[in-house]
Amino acid sequence: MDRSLRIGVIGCGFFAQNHLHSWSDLAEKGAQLAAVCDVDAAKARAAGETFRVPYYSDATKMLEAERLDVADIVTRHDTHRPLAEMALARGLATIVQKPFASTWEDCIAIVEAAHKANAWLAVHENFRFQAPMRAVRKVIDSGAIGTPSWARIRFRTGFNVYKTQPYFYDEERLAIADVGIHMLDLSRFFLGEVEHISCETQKRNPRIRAEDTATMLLRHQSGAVSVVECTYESRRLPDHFPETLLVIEGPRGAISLEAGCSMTVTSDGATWTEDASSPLLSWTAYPWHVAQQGVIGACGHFLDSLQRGVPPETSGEDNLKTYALVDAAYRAASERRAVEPKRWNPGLANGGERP
Ligand code: NAD
Ligand code: 89Y
Repeated sequence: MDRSLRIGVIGCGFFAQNHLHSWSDLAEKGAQLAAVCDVDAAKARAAGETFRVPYYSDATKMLEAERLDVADIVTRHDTHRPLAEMALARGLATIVQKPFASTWEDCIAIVEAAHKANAWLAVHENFRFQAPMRAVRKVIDSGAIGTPSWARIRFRTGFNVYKTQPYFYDEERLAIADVGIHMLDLSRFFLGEVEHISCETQKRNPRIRAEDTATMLLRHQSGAVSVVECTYESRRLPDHFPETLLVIEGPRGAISLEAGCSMTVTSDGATWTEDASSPLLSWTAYPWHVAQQGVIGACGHFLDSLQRGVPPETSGEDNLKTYALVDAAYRAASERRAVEPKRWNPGLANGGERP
């Protein structure tokens, strides 16, 4: 049986380079990078020539000309909905980078478009696919610490993210929507769904439009509590960008993930330390390596899910729960109170949004 899938990448900017390399590396497993597209013709051409595939400056033309199985959308959030709807209307399996879309309503529209077309849909939420996060999850699944009851998950850096992502200066929502979203997804991944969330935001860099720091407090449905932090203004050296550090405690022990992907586990009074890092790939480089490895981890998972005909772990519906936490965090900060995340209920006319 031919398990190969023809993939078209839409958006060939900064982060798409990691997708292009990942799909190329996954060729032996059946990923066939078939074509690329960017409205910036120079970027489309550069990617097409580097990866030796046809290139386009119009996504519609690419979808018309190429017999694609998968559309991988790596543009910024404001274009996710129209591009995803276009791909889904053609029945293509569709992958959308985080954040899923610009608004909750746009995210729901994409999920509904996938339902209507009976098409497979994933959100490229990659942090949970990073090697250290899989290692932490494996320890939790082993029962070594018991059911997690408390966690602190943090992404604190002063690395100049504005250099590679200059659009950060003008975003209306920055720290939570951009990187807090990964932290919130990890809190769900490790501790389960959330009952309510409180949040304090800060704008510590006066040159940007939105918040660059958020401190969030989550009560999970299990009764667990997590403190979730993100900032682009931590001036502490050494700077461990882009590593997520965490502590998770349970009744039998604890897991601590420290700089350098060093994981210490305590279980029933015994403690040991493991190296949870992964080797550099030909196209990955420090300090980005941990994040880049998460991309190939996510792409590999999407490929495998598609080949097996099953939904991905980070399906559109699953990611609505992460996106709802982002929205709830902003609302909690502006209303100075704990907020319950919206829940999507397709049976209700407004998608189940709570007033
Ligand atoms: P970017 O601006 O560098 O690249 C986006 C590209 O999309 C640009 O080249 C632009 O010309 C192109 N584009 C815009 N509209 C298009 C259209 N209609 N058709 C085709 N191409 C179009 O942005 P980026 O930093 O690469 O970010 C892209 C996405 O990746 C964002 O959603 C961002 O949040 C996400 N991202 C994710 C991670 C992660 O770890 N998951 C890290 C960085 C960025
Ligand atoms: O945009 C951010 C993300 O999603 O992961 C890392 C990043 O590129 C900068 O913090």
